[in-house]
Parts: sequence; structure tokens; C-alpha cells
Amino acid sequence: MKTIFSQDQLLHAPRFEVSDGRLEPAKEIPTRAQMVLDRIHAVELGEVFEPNTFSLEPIKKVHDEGYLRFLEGFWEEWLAAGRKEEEAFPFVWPVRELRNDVVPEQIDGKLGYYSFDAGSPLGPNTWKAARKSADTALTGASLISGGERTAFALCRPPGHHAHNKFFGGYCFLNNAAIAAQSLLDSGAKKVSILDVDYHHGNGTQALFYDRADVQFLSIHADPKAEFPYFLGHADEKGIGAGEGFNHNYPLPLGTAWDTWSLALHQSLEQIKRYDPDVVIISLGMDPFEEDPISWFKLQSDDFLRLGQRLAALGKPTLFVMEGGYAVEDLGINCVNVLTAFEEG
Ligand code: SS9
Ligand code: ZN
Repeated sequence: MKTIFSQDQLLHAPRFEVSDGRLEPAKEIPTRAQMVLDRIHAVELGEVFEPNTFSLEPIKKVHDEGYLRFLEGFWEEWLAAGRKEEEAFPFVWPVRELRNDVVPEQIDGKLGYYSFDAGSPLGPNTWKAARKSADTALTGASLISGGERTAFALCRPPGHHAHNKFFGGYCFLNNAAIAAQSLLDSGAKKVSILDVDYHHGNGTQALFYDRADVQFLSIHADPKAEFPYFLGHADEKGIGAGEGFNHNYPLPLGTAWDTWSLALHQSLEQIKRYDPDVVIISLGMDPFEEDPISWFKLQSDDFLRLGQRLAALGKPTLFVMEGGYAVEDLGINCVNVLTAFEEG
């Protein structure tokens, strides 16, 4: 299997995140990608190559232009405002009765307007890394459009929590959504996105919620108990033309393969019924039992089983990396899915 990755994706290197009443060491760190790469080389999964450089056009199909300009110009603006800190955290948001139709001019106001949590700091190179991560996804999509059965977009920073105009949950550009849109623009009629990250893919769901050309399915921790808290319930089925094309499988904390795989079975049945031209897997490795911020109990061998089941669909499949924070085992788990898929 071909892997796409650029060293520029390592340039986003957050030091901290706001969590548990303090500044905690950041979890979404460059080492994550390095561990996956090391394993890819160790098992000789296949060639690893640089993404192509794309214009902003395919990204603009998914993200608001003002949001993209904000991300692109943020660091300059931060310095111009006289800020000396090495990373920026939002801390005020336009919730409920507050207005969200006027974009603030001041930098902290803008930060809050374009985000939904305080866990995702912006640094000097966040834009550059996020842009490359999206290019990695777009290159993966172009391989599939060009006839490859599968490809692995080693995206980092991840994407599935990013909405049309706000970042959060370590995500800035929604790589899987950008790839899905580009596949449609290259001739695919229907794309399924199956998100197996421990956290609900709120951004991806919202981006396609009223559309029938992208089916979205997510297996994740119940949002009543877990981040992102405000989306991902089972009754979210899609709206308008998108009604019936969104499927959430919220599961209790502590879920292991026996129950998790039932939800997987149900999602695979829905995908078969939809009969897409391409499947995108939002490949989060945080359902792993040793993940430091997650509470499912999948084991390393379960990821082989996941890869086999995905292969059995028999569809062209693009893997897009999302979360997964148990750094030591991240490479093994991730590459387990990919090797089992190839052998399946
Ligand atoms: C844990 C806080 C979790 C966000 C998690 C985002 C996961 C992205 N103390 N914060 S896959
Ligand atoms: Zn996650």
C-alpha cells in the first residue's frame, strides 16, 4: 500500500493543551506520525512519498474562505498584536444567545469565533502543517481516482473535528471531508466515510449533514460522556436531502471488541446498502485500550480484524489518519489495519 506524508506535517508541534484545570502536555504531537512511519518502514508496507501541492480551491469547497484566511494569517496577526507566547489558545466562544453573525476584529475574539475548544493551540507553523496534511489527503484521493484499490494518507494534524469555519479537537482542516469532495469532483457519484476514531467525527458529520452524495458513519464514545459532547447522538440521521445518510453508533465507555464489532457490522451493512464508489476510513487509533485519553478497550489484534472486515467490503478504500495517542503502540495498531486490509 502506498503512503503519503510530508515532513512539513511535523511543523505543528504544540507544547500544551488546556485540560483538567491546567496546561497539560499536548497529546497531538509530531512523534505520532513518526511512530507510524517507523512501523511502515519496519514491515515494508510500501512506498512512502510526498504529497502533491494543491491550490486552495479543493479546500475552499469544504471550508469557509474567511476561516482559511484567518488560519493563514493568524501567526502574523498574533505577533502584530504584541503577543510573545509561543502558542495561542482561544478562551471565549459565541454560544447560544450570543451572536455569531459578526466576525470580531480583535484577535482573541477571532480565535473564539473560529474554534470550539481550548485544546487545540495555534502556533507559528500550524497553517503550514495543516495545509500539507490536507494535501496528503488530496493526493490519496487522486491515487484512488486514478485507479488504485487503496492508499494511506498519513494525515497529521488530524481533521475530523474541524467544521466549515471552526477548528477544535486538535483538528484544523477536515482532511477526510476534503478528500471526499475531491473524489466526487473527479467523478465518484457516492462516497461513504466511516469514522472509527474513539471520538465522534462532528466536523465531517456537519459538513455533509444535508447531502445524499456522502454517507457518514461514526462509531464512537457516547457524547453524553465524552468529547466532543455536543454532537454524535444516535438520533442524528441527516436533514433534507441528507436524511437517512448519517449513522451514529455511540457506545459506552469501556466498550471492547465484542460490542464495538457489532457496531462495525451494522455500519458495514449500511455501507453495502448505500453501495458507494469509494470508502474513506477516518482511521483513529484511539479506541485502543491503552490510549491515554480514551476509554474503549480494543487490543492490537483487534485492529487486524478491523482491516480484514474493511477489505471484505471490496471497495476502493482511502485510509485517512485521525487520532490515537498511545504513542508507543500507535505504529503497530495503525499498520495492523493496513496490512490486514491488504491481505484481506
Ligand atoms: C482530554 C481532553 C480531550 C480533545 C480530544 C480530541 C481528540 C481528537 N483531557 N480533548 S481525535
Ligand atoms: Zn479521537
